[in-house]
Amino acid sequence: MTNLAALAPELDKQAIELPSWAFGNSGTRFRVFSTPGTPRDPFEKIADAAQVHKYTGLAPTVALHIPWDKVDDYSVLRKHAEDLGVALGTINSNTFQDEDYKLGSLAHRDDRIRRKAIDHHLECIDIMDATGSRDLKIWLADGTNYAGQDEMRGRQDRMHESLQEIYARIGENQRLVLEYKIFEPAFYHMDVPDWGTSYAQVAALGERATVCLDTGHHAPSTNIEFIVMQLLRLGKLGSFDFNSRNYADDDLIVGAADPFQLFRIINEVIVGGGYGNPDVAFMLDQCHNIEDKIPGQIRSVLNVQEMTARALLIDREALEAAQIAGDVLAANSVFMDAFYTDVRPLLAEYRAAKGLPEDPTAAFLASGYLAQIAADRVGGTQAGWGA
Ligand code: PSV
Ligand code: MN
Repeated sequence: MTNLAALAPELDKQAIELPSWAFGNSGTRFRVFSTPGTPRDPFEKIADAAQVHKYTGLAPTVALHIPWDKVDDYSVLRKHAEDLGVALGTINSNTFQDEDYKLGSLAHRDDRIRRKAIDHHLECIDIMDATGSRDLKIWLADGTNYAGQDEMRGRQDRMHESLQEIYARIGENQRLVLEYKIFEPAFYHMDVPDWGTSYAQVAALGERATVCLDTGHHAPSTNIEFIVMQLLRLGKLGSFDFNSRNYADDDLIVGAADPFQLFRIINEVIVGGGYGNPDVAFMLDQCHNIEDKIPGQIRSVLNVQEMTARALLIDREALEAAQIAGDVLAANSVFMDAFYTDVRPLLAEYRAAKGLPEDPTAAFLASGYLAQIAADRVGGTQAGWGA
């Protein structure tokens, strides 16, 4: 697949969901820097997200985070999004920013706190009904900091029971997606630390429960594309949270640290039938601590598109022939040839043919939108990772 005519229909299948929180201020525990024009509410976050879609054609949906993105009337927010050419996507729950959750949420020993956490998820599903969202994404901060602090088996059992109650409320056309993370905020053990645990938990729930793979949530050197292959093989890869990491859960622009890893991951998605498959959602989970947020999101979706185009260019026949022949170096060469192909001119041509700017970043920067929001959004409180 080397020419645009062959590649275009495949590229057309790509849709990447943006996180509403990427448009708010974020930072580290040392400092959160603000930018002029940062959204003050979910409406402004969606307006910014719509800019990314306008210039790239790649990001038709926006994920919300509850309670950060709570509004009085979700039909108004939904209409606002639709008027701007995007739709509301995944609903992310949040059981990690309330005093009650210090020792956990869905796995907590205390019935009252578990009840509160379950009820929060039921409320999220009510919101999904109003927004038309398909996926409830659950990431749990539950875990312990010290050996002996709590009994790990009991926590696993309670988490299962809590998830069962939430899953029972998930609609026919909705899904529960359980994300895992190796560490943080808990430093001794997390209750959902890895794909195996997430898989075991969702498999025990039923068909409409799947795993979310966040690319920043593994130990260094983990072969993430192997996990992609395995989850696809098991029919349980529900979604990706794409981002890039150098050290821990850095949440940097996807593809920034290791574009080759992103290429390998997308290759496995293609090989495993996950590309262009509505069962596998491509999402970003990123924060822009020092760079401008909208151009940061534009760069992110373009990085995913570039690595997808390269992965689509792999000469599958030549690769298989080399594999069958046991020709290790020839197989690797076929793989690397595609990775080393500069697809940027091809993608510029692709965009032009679709009536999109050849250079989305330049077109966005020239539009004056950043100056406009800086001038318009005066007063109020800028949204942050937590508001
Ligand atoms: C926390 O680590 C986290 O980054 C998870 O990846 C979630 O997906 C995200 O926050 C939003 O809750
Ligand atoms: Mn995530």
